[in-house]
Amino acid sequence: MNDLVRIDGYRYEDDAKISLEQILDDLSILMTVAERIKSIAREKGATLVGIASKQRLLDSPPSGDPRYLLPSAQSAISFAVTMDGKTVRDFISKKDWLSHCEERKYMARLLYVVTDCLVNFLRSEGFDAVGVDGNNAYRPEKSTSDVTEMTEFIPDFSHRYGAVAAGIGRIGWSGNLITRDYGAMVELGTVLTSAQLEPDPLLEKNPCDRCKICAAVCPVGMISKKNVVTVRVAGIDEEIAEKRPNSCCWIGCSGYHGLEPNGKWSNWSPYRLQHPLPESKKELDALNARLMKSDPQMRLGNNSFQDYRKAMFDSDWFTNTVCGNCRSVCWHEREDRKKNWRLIINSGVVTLGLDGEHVVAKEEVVEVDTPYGVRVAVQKSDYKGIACLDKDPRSIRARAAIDLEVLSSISCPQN
Ligand code: B12
Ligand code: SF4
Ligand code: SF4
Repeated sequence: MNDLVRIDGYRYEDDAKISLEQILDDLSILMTVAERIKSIAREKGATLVGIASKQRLLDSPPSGDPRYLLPSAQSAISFAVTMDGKTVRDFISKKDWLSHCEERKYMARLLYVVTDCLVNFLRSEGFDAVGVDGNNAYRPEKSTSDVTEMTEFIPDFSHRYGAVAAGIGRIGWSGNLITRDYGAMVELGTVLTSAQLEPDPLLEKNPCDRCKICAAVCPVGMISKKNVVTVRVAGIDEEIAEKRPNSCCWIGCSGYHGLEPNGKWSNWSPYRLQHPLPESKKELDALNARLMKSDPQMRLGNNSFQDYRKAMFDSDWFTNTVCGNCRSVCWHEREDRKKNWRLIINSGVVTLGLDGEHVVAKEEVVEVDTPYGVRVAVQKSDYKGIACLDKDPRSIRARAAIDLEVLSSISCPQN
């Protein structure tokens, strides 16, 4: 670097010990609060950042109202971090399960870092500011004592609605937030503030081209291929797929059922329910509640539903991701989406290995009853090996609590 820097005729001498950082700091007073917000968010790792006004959000469903979390809210700052394409393709093609699980945890942490920096900055400027939790924080539902009894999962604030109103993206057929350049390959964060900030332009053209590949890769048939519902956000009427009740995705995404109807491929879950799943919302919700209540992970006191942030920063916490297919396929280019679809339908069926690993079946698969309301898929030769399996949990490398308990509990075959 040169030994002096000139800015508007002002001479910063090297021996005055003024660093470039200090100069930029001085210049930052010339930036508006909105510009500084964007600069901080990008510097901390956000790829996209935009601003929505309170007014824009008031026509959305209730979870788009920022005043629920911050009564003085005037603006919502929405930001997105992007996912790595190779990691996602290795995940959907069943080459590598764990890297994507780690990636999601890393992204969640990154979103909290951006959130905290923005909240601190806004408060230091004298505004009210709160960060919206990344996930798993829901508004109370009548007659429920915890998440295992919930059915609607209405968030404190919907990151997706915030992102639409801030011009980050639009809602796609799948219900996921779709961006212009990265498709749905983003996770979202939001900070609500009392600062009255200039809103960014909305994204005029919805990047979703209705290819419906998202519907084709959902193992539990959550997303309709033809029925439409309309959701109004920021004056935009988003026409998106009618979805089955949230409990349907919960069953697929938590891994209580991973096999798609023709039995040719699954998501990363080795667990199975009777198929087809119940038609009525009441039965589906009741089934999901039973499964959640007996799920060993949900019974742990320190699960990610108690405190999502704590779980994401806990180095021992395993971010058990087995699905997300509707989002992972949805890349910007249609050719890429088609390729992703082919990777999924040719990816095979996942089983639980004897050591607790999730492995793609190379031979005949048997489904074995478990005490947790689900059957587990195991390769036939592995199942025969269960008789002589060392049931000492320390010898098992299972990552998810249910895998560990299932391996310790499934009965030996009668020869
Ligand atoms: C609850 C929740 C779930 C639930 C319910 C999903 C849902 N559709 O609401 C379950 C467990 C099923 C789920 C699944 C997934 N989730 Co999730 N989830 C959330 C959470 C906490 C809130 C979602 C939300 O805003 N729902 C409300 C709206 C958006 O739901 P909607 O179904 O799209 O719209 C319906 C309602 O608005 C209703 N409606 C319309 N008008 C009106 C009017 C009134 C008055 C009412 C009452 C209702 C209503 O009808 C619409 C259509 O059915 C957010 C975190 C957050 N705080 O935002 C993450 C979040 C949405 N999830 C996310 C992801 C990635 C997923 C999964 C891909 C799983 C995964 N691997 O992580 C799947 C995708 C499933 C899908 N296609 O939607 C990301 C989304 C990223 C993106 N690009 O969009 C988020 C934002 C987390 C994050 N921090 O990034 N999720
Ligand atoms: S996969 Fe296709 S139809 Fe589904 S949300 Fe993405 S672009 Fe839209
Ligand atoms: S996350 Fe999986 S189960 Fe849920 S809607 Fe998407 S594809 Fe279906």
